[in-house]
Amino acid sequence: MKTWKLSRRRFLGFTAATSALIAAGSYMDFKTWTSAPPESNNDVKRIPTLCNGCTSRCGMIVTIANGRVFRVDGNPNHPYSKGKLCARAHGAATLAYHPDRLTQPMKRGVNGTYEPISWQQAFSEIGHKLKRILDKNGPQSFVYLENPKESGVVYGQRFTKALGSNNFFSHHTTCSLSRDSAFKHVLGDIPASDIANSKFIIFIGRSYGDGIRPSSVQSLVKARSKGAKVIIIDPRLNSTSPLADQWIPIKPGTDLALLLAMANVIIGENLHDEAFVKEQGIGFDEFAAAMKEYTPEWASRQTDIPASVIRQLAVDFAKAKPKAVIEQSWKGAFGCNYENSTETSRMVVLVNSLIGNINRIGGYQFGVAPHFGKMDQYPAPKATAERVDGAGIKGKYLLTYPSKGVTQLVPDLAKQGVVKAALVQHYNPVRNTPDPKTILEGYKQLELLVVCDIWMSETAQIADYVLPEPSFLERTETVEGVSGSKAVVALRQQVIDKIHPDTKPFHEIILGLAKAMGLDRYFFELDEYNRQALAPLGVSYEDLKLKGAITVGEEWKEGFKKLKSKSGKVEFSCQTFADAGFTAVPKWIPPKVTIQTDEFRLIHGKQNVHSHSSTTNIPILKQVTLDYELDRLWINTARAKQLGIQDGDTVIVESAIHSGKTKVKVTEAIHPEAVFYPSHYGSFSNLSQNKKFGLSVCDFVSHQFEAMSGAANMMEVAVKVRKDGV
Ligand SMILES: Nc1nc2c(c(=O)[nH]1)N[C@H]1C(S)=C(S)[C@@H](COP(=O)(O)OP(=O)(O)OC[C@H]3O[C@@H](n4cnc5c(=O)[nH]c(N)nc54)[C@H](O)[C@@H]3O)O[C@H]1N2
Ligand SMILES: Nc1nc2c(c(=O)[nH]1)N[C@H]1C(S)=C(S)[C@@H](COP(=O)(O)OP(=O)(O)OC[C@H]3O[C@@H](n4cnc5c(=O)[nH]c(N)nc54)[C@H](O)[C@@H]3O)O[C@H]1N2
Ligand code: SF4
Ligand SMILES: [Mo]
Repeated sequence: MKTWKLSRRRFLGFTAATSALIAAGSYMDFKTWTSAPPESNNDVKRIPTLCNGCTSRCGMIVTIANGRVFRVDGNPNHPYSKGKLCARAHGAATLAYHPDRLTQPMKRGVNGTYEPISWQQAFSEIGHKLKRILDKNGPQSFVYLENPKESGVVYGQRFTKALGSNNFFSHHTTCSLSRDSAFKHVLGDIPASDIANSKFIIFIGRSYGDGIRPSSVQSLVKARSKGAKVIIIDPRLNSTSPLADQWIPIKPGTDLALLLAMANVIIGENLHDEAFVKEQGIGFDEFAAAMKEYTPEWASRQTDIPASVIRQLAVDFAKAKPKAVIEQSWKGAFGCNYENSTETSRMVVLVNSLIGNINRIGGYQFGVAPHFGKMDQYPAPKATAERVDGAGIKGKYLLTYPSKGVTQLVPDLAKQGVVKAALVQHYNPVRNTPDPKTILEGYKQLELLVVCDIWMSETAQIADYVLPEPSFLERTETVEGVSGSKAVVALRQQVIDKIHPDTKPFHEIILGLAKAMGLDRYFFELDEYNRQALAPLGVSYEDLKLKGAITVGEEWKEGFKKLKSKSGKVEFSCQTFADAGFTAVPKWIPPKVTIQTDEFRLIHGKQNVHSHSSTTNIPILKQVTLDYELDRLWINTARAKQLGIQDGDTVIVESAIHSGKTKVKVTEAIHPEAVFYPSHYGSFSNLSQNKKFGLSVCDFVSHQFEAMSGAANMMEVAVKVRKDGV
């Protein structure tokens, strides 16, 4: 397929709606969602907190008029917002007043309907049932699942350990588990890219214009203003395009071949940083020998990218060293989507390392993080039970990042009777994991499922107990560290009174459960934790409440330091991969599902006005989808023509396990083998705005486990598309 030089005019032709949303610095500003404007004599306050529109948790300043939220702005002190918020933040701020909110604890009765109960009853019954289950089946029968963020980590993980279990699970099997696992073993940790100072930036799948964070877009604008070259590698032209120079369409699932060939060219043409790979790497010679077979001509056959383009890309990237970077991404092409995602991630690290950009300006940076005070006066719970999913265990999922786990295995383990009880916090695995029928069947086998949410998500809908949190503007959480070129501490704090008095923040829920189970000796009040965590940093809790985010300690400095990998170096040859039954140096692994000529690969990705599965239930964000018809399936013009499909037609999309109807967007801006559908639709909850709205890619994908990391292979799926009614 031809590659595209990008100009702003061309881009506007494709995605005018999204371009408006990411035009540098000018985010959509919803000010109309409260009918109570502040009048001059009224009580107007501005209080900093952290946004909860997505896991970035940017600094947000909330203006409150007459006790109600009036508007929200970005906190200039916070490194992720830098004074700006994205569109989703304005939607998230309306959650406090949303009519679907849960107002008190709920218990499922025998006929499946829910009845409100008191907190005292909830704590006592859950505590009693948990104790009975653990006494009978052992501590490994309990699992804790979360979107791993501050209060959840501090209180939830401690509670899990206090029960004797090491079974923490996160949403990463459907997010970045492959990337995280590869980076951990090869490099020791996950760095950030110094985009603002880079001269040559490659985005593989990762889209700054869609999976948005205000500071990331600002960094890219800065880099561009200094003349950086920006390349998008994606089967479709994504919304980063106004800030990019070139789009290289790639056949989905083949980025590994591109990276292997880039290594082949860089080493073959002696463009690597020889001193770096020899001194700071191990196994370079073995790696270089293995790369010889992966010529650009070979990779061209896998990727559909001309060999000359691959060669040029490798040369231009290496010549910009060390101020060049392949962005580390999250989910995009290699977070959890293909059978080769972990191997692709390994090559992302190693191609970066070839040019010696580790801990360099304009390259990869291991930022500095604040070191919080510890709660040493409380006994630390120690759990000895082995993880049930085998994460980090030889002979099982040795490569898997242990604290993240192989989460989609939990329903299988429930069916086998290994897992009996689960606590789910701020996470919706039933909707956000492929093959929900299998997932549901498994979770329904649990003897006890407790879900903490703000409303009845798909997962809450099958819980035995649903415990309601107040929305993020109505609660204070544990202080958090933000790492980067400067270490920052930040605070989510309550900015308005609770709208529903009988809701409780997660840490209070854990304190209640711990007390009911006689485990309260391990726990502490939130304010005590926050003060003690901040003490060694010389930051007062009161000052942090006023500013929302404060910079502490030393700044990041350029220069290679011992890494956290086993060898302390970049592992060009990695023994842990060999110990796990794979090859010590990377090799080509094809995607698992082969796409036949009458099929497409169903790929997906974020849209900048929605977060995951639940923001379509926020009216002002759903309206953007409706206004711009964002819920369409992208299909390539030539393929659509062959199938007699025109722009705006309704089509039937069918995989081996599911079929659904949607409108299409016919466009040249997608590889002929792929169809693209946004990540955010297709809820099957009964929430008022969500019902029967769009499709969910998860419905089409079967229950799978990538061999290396255990990730969910979310793009290993073939579909057929036909015009409705034909
Ligand atoms: N608006 C918004 N932003 C978010 C979030 C959100 O929900 N909404 N969530 C946050 C989270 S948790 C995450 S993980 C990140 C995810 O953000 P990203 O890492 O950017 O990932 P995605 O949006 O899933 O996918 C990005 C791109 O990958 C492309 N792609 C698909 N298959 C391939 C392939 O085989 N090769 C290549 N090269 N590209 C491919 C898709 O076309 C899509 O454009 O976003 C974060 N930011
Ligand atoms: N269909 C689909 N599947 C996906 C994705 C997708 O976009 N669509 N994205 C993938 C990715 S990258 C990721 S990271 C995961 C994300 O998976 P999740 O972490 O499950 O993400 P969300 O859909 O945002 O669901 C979060 C849940 O937390 C609840 N919630 C919101 N605010 C609060 C709060 O203040 N307190 C509590 N206790 N609960 C709250 C929401 O109602 C929702 O039920 O999903 C992956 N799978
Ligand atoms: S990226 Fe947007 S939604 Fe996510 S925390 Fe930041 S402002 Fe909120
Ligand atoms: Mo994610």
